[in-house]
Amino acid sequence: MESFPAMKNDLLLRAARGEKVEKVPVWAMRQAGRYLPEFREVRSKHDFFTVCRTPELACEVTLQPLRRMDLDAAIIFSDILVIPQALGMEVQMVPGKGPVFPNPLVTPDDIQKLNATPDISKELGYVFEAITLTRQKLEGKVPLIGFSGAPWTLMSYMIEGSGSTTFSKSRFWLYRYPEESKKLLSILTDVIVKYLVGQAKAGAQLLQVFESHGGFLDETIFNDFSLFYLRRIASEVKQHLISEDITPVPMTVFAKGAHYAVESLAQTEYDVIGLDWTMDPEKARSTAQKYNKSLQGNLDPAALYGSCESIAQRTTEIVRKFGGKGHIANLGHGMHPDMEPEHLNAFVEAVHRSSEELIQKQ
Ligand code: 1CP
Repeated sequence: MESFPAMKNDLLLRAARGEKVEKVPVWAMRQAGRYLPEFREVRSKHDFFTVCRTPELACEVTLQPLRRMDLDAAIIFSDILVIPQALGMEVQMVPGKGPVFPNPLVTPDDIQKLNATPDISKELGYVFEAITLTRQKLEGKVPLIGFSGAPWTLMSYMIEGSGSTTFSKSRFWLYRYPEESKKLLSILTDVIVKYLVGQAKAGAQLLQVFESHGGFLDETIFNDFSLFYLRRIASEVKQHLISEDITPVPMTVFAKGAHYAVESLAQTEYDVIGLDWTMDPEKARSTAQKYNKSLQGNLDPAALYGSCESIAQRTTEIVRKFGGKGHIANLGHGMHPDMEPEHLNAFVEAVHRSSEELIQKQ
């Protein structure tokens, strides 16, 4: 493995492990993106997947939000849909619509068409290169987060062919073709494990798994078609790293909408459980404490549409509810393109200010 500059700010890593911090670390999902004029400037010259596939461009847009705000983490610029691409599916990023698959999976026979065992360093090596370059360019300023989509969320895009309000086509598969669905989820899990191990080896210091469509499943279906694979990912990534004499990096799972799953996720090998904005921090905290887990979240992203004063007030309240220890402050989901950078900055500053006060009093 490469050697990287010494860390100047490791608040994120300490909070992920539940260790003592002087203030709560903060970052934002989708902190690189269209709400930043400098990102739109890059995107006016290069299409979305060209940015992902060009390490210098991916590194540049990863660093952009850190030049404006006192964030405690960078997240590598990429997308969860690079995995379906690595399996041989075409994905287009359509302006105003988001990701579109011209040829989605229609029946289980279509699974045969996938390249189920891709050479990860060949197909996704550009992500690893972007991570290594960004770690160098960060100069130890803050830790770098790597990520992947979770199997069910990726499967649902591969079948729907785009985002959806009902996910009826992919949920049809779960009830009508349960065995074939599990085969697909298992193919995805194997690829995700290799991909995340590769990211850690390339220099990612924390790995987040996005189960963005978790909340479309009821608890029983979630347990069989999501949790089972999420659990395998954390455990296998850590085992692989240990077997290569690499200290496992902390891992975060974000299962949006899966209220019922906080306790079962706390029983897995993830270190941090991400909460969306509809989940109750105090309830989650009492569950997480039983299993020595940290929490991430959970200001309603829409709160950033309010005034800077109201953002500071809501943030202070949330920081108090999480209690300062084992907390990584974040939004309950990603930034929207029409948000003002100054309002995200108000959130970042309020997390630091209010958590420092809270921790000093403890
Ligand atoms: O034209 C553009 O610039 C497109 C906007 C955009 C951006 C900035 C997309 C398309 N993806 C991204 C980057 C991205 N995606 C990052 C890295 C940047 C960062 O966080 O700072 C990450 C972590 C993702 C992850 C991602 N992509 C998720 C999981 C998180 C979540 O939002 O739940 C999902 C579901 C996607 C799919 C996707 N990619 C892009 C869009 C608009 C979407 C969502 C589409 C939908 O509505 O279903």
